[in-house]
Amino acid sequence: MSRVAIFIGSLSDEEKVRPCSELLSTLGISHTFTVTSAHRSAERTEKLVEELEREGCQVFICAAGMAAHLAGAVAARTVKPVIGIPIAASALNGMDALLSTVMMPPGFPVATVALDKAGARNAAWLAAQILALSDPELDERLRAARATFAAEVEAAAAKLEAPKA
Ligand code: RP5
Repeated sequence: MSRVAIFIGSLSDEEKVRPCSELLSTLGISHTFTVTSAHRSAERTEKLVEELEREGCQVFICAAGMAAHLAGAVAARTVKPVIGIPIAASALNGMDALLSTVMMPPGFPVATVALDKAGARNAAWLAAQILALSDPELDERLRAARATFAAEVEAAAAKLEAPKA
């Protein structure tokens, strides 16, 4: 059973979204990672949402570029949280996808994260935080990860401040 679904609009998005899948795996979160398009495969998208939701999927992550409607199309078909990752895939450098993803009409929210790989990582963190609301063990793992971030900053500061030979 996949707790999270990651949809990308094209295989050309794969490299930028792969960190999302990797991070979910690191956090021990079962997920589906597949290609489906709001425009090129509208029926497949609809069917996937129905099937995955029936099987217990709790969060949908959608990444698409250009006139990015994938997250919105999924949000129209589920009341599970939908996270959108805008992908820079055109001459507009992602501004097109950012606005298409974030500017949803009231009632159909898409929690839009940053563009490309940074957004892909935060989509995984956000999905994990949503799941952790009802999963105390995952909540603990997220707290541990935060402690690691803080320790890394301390280590970096110590390195920078250390007297040079
Ligand atoms: C979007 O169009 C995809 O998500 C991709 O970012 C962009 C270009 O797709 P390809 O022409 O590379 O398949 O639907």
